[in-house]
This record gives sequence, structure tokens and C-alpha cells, in this order.
Amino acid sequence: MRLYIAPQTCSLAPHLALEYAGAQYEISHLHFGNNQQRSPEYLAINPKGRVPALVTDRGILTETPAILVFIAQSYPQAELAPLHDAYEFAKLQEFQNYLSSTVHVAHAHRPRGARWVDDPAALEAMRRKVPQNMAECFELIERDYVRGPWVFGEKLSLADFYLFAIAQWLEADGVEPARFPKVQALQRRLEADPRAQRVLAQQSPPA
Ligand SMILES: N[C@@H](CCC(=O)N[C@@H](CS)C(=O)NCC(=O)O)C(=O)O
Repeated sequence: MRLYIAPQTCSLAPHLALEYAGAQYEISHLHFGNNQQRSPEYLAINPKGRVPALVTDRGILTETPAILVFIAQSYPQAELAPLHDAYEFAKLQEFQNYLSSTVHVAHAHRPRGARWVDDPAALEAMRRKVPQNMAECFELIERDYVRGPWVFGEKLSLADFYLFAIAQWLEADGVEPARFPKVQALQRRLEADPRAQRVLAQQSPPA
């Protein structure tokens, strides 16, 4: 399998999942600085011009929650999702869908506001709203989702990889990460794991 990634993006989540699953995979880095995600070569892989994209032997997958669940189901022995518990699996999907459809989109209003408006004043107004929206999302995550130490209590799962990827944006989005002690503890715990360290070391393209 080949995963297309860029540093500091949600593609960190499936990258972590592949590593923790023990999968055989290769990484391709995209340079957002050169708009490589919009190159004809990459648009042939993902016409949405976004990361992540996972090339599998059955075809190409996009959308972070779908890729994450695919990895967990392809490597069930890694136990990265509660695959056999309908309620817990739905809770996982609830959380991942919240991250992709609400939290990620709230963040994108800062760096990617041009997706929605052209007017510079409207762009600026959208950017100003990002700290409030992101803080509200993380208040809910801290209070209602992170059971501790991981999202699903004692069991590390896909949800932790995805939350880790999105929580890395908080500071740049103007939100003090220390306001969310359970999320911060989860980040520190994952960063201390050699498997996560291997992934983080591969996130930036080789010099
Ligand atoms: N809904 C998609 C969103 C993917 C997405 O927006 N990825 C960002 C990085 S976090 C991206 O590739 N942005 C490049 C661009 O907008 O040009 C998912 O959850 O995978």
C-alpha cells in the first residue's frame, strides 16, 4: 500500500494507523508549498486534490475516517477498533465523523478560507472566528469523548491517531492546548511511543 501525506495534516492519522497495524506500506510526500496536491499526477490519484489518499491493491481510498476503518478491518489482529461491538464501533464512527465533518472544517476556515469566500474582509472575519470554534469543539471532545487515558479508555484505537493529528493544529489556530488536559496527556503518551516516533520522523520529506 502507498499512503500520500503532507506534514502537519490529517494524513498523520492513517500513517499512525498503518504503523500500529504492522502493515507493509510506503509513503509519498506531497509538497503543499509547490501546490503538488493540485498537480495532474496527483489529481489522477485523488481528484479532490487533498491528502490522505491510500493506494491499495483493490483501488484508491480517500477520506480519513474511511481509510482508518479500512486499515483496522484489514489488520484485525492489531485491534485498532472495536470491530465486533456494534455500539462501540458506532461511537468510534461518531467521533471520527465529528472530527472530519466539524472540527477539521472549523480549522480549515483559517488556512483555507478561500474555499468558501473571495472577499478579503469575509476571509478575515472567518479567520477571527476559528479560535472560538476550535475551542468549543475541543471543550466537547475533552468533556464528552476522551475517557482517558485514550479516547476509548484503556484501549488505544484509531480515534487516538485521528485526535492526535487534529490536536496538533490547536496552537496555530489560536487555542491554548493546556486548556484540554486529557487531550494533552493523550498527545504526550502517544509521542512517547517508539512506533509514533518512527511515524513522526517520516512525516517530513527527506531533505
Ligand atoms: N475530508 C477529507 C479532508 C482532507 C483534507 O482537507 N486534507 C487537507 C490536509 S489536512 C489537504 O489535503 N489540503 C490541501 C488543500 O486544500 O489544497 C478527509 O477527511 O480526509
